Amino acid sequence: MKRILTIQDISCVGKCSITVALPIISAMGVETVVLPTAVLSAHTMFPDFTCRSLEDQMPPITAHWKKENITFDAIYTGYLANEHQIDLAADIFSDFGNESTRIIVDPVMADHGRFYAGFDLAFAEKMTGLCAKADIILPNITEAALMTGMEYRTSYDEAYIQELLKRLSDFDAEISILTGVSLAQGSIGAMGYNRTTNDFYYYTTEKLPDSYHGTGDIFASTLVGALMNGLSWQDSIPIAADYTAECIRCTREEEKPRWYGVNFEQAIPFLLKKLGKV
Ligand code: PXL
Repeated sequence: MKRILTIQDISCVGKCSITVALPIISAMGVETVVLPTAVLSAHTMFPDFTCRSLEDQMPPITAHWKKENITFDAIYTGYLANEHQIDLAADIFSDFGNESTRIIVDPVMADHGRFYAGFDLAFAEKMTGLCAKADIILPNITEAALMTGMEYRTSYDEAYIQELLKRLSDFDAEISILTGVSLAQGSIGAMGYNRTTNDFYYYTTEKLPDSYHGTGDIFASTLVGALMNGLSWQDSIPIAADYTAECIRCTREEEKPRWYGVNFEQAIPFLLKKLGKV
């Protein structure tokens, strides 16, 4: 059985980061070791959230794993609470990575044209250094614009998206995947770019009118799970995109506000069918 490590926060309420990565990747048949970067009462879209950074615990925890000879088939980073945690994640890549370890970096810091609470351009700049150490990076358009210095646009064409991907690939990751790309009304998806072969790959699914918090983490977690099931990055994108859309479909009847996240739990049977597991 494959084993991955995910490095991101625990937001106790408001399904995102570890509270979606652990159940989704585990359900896909992959052992999911977690390294919590911070504990928050709820994610940062909630007013008055509490946050305790756990960075003092990260080195002793990983030192213990090293002593126990724990190894990982992939390391997947999400929300890192500050610049120091980016350095700690980079250290973990060097300590636990080898030629066969897939490194996936989701540079979580912004969406809809704005930084999340607590992040700024210095953090974005520092994150480009972590992206350089990854095999696959998964920014949304806002994060890509902030990291590359390109203008953030809500209305764009294919040339803009491809330029963003090419600039992202200058950070050095083999594969850059831009999420939340919509080139036609009614559809949304992800476009990936392989810097070695110069190939683009675009997959779309139905664009539902509602947008929910945490869907980027669901997409990234599912992509990691699919890769660990032996799928190529191109074959992993449709699974991640279709599952994310299905999670939104399962949530639309609910009355709760969109920052509470999606009913990903109810869509797990759909995911396992897609993967051919049931
Ligand atoms: O879903 C991204 C995310 C993860 N973790 C925390 C967040 C956010 C986005 O707002 O606040 C704590």
